[in-house]
Amino acid sequence: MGDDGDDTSVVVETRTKTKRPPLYKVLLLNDDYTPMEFVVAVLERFFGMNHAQAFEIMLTVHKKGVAVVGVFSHEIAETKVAQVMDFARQHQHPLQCTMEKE
Ligand code: TYC
Repeated sequence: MGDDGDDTSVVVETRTKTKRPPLYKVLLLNDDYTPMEFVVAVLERFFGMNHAQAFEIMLTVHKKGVAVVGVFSHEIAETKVAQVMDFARQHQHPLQCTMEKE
């Protein structure tokens, strides 16, 4: 950029792409052996649901075979799955919990 009035400078705009972190659905699976009350307790304890919400989601899993119980970042989803699986194992229930990319 001189001072001769002949301004031919190029303005390069940079756009920073901020990618949102991918989200993961945490899924609860039905089985024939885990007691309904245990599943309700899991949903209250690890997913912050009140009793009515927890009961409703438990029934959805019971009837449909699977339901999304929450959507989280990879790390949080992994933690929730591990917590549910550990808790179920401790109580010797076959309850299964998994995650999948949204
Ligand atoms: N099907 C179980 C029963 O009849 C209840 C159940 C619900 C189990 C949801 C697992 O994710 C589940 N005792």
